[in-house]
Amino acid sequence: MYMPEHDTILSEVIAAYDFPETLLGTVRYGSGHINDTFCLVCQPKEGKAIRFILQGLSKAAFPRQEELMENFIGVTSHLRKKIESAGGDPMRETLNLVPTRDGKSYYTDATGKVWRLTHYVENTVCLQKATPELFEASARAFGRFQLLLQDYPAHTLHEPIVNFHNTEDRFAKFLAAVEADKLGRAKDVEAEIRFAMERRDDCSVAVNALREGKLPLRVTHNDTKLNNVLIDEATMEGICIIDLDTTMPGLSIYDFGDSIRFGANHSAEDEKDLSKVNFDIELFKRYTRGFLEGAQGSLTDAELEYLPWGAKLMTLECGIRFLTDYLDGDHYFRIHYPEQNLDRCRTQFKLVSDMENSWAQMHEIVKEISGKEQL
Ligand code: ADP
Ligand code: GN1
Ligand code: MG
Repeated sequence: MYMPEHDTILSEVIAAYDFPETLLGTVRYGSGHINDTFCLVCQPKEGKAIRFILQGLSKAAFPRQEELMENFIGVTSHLRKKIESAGGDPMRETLNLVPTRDGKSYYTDATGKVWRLTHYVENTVCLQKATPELFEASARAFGRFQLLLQDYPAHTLHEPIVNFHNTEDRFAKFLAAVEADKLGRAKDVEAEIRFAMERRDDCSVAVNALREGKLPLRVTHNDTKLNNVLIDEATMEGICIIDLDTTMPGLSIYDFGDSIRFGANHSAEDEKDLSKVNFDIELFKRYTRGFLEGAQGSLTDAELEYLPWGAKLMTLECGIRFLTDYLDGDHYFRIHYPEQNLDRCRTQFKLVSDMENSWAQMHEIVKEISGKEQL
């Protein structure tokens, strides 16, 4: 199903590409909160139908769209070389852009919005929730992403969203939204506002460690939800990391942490019944094991020490972002019902509380899996 206003734009975008023979159909795809994603099916003269993924980048979330695409091209080119030299298949293990009719890497529509077309990676699954085995497999893929990009010159990447995981900045924006209280919603969410306020100092932990040079700046994905890795149906291994829009210089603990935030529980991000929202320490253990295996020793001792902070801070930050958007009038994250951002905020804050209660255990697990006694 598409929104009616997309039809003319979509036809304009589709006309910019040279598809193999008949375009059979276009359907809205995925469950992302930001971009517009479509799956296109084409029937060549001979053989099986071919699928493509067409994405229109949100101008509100990504005002610097050309810079974002420069990052995308730089990172996927680097990954392609690494995958080839490791004997892998770059058509399956990273994203591949389809050029427009006039040879460009992407199409800019009349409104200035950027669209890109990539080959669909067939025989893969994309999950919202996983078994422990598959969660560990996704962790290996994200750890490997970190490893493959460790020699990419981070300073050459743009920041498509400045201060994306700067938790101090996220907190400041939240305070401004409370202050402005545009829709008069603050009075109804006092408990949530208090929860965030009580954790103000936590918001400085990772940024301070970066400033002090304790944690190194790396190339990170920054949106490592389980549904941003494609799992090979045959091997059930995570093979292709997708959704590279927020790939930029960052901290490895952000990538670790965002996966834990989304995947180390058994509920939906917007579950209303908080008794169903519980941080699962066994899944934390599984993910830690997979991530460290995939990263193959490329993380420093300080990064290992801060992994639990990554989990807590990404969850707290996401809760704060959902709450900020709720107070602002739901302009950033796509919502499907009025209080969805508030529900999303509440699940994140419940998970933060759970992590605080499991804090010592989380550190023990990292020590045990990394084999480092002195973290
Ligand atoms: P969003 O920003 O909306 O999360 P994604 O880039 O994650 O956008 O794409 C949305 C969904 O489309 C993914 O969850 C996945 O199911 C599917 N998808 C995206 N790219 C591909 C691809 N190249 N091959 C197969 N599926 C894809
Ligand atoms: C957004 O686009 P999507 O759904 O993968 C958001 C992430 C949040 C996530 C919460 C660019 O990701 O930062 O963690 O929602 N992406 C952007 O589910 O803001
Ligand atoms: Mg996604």
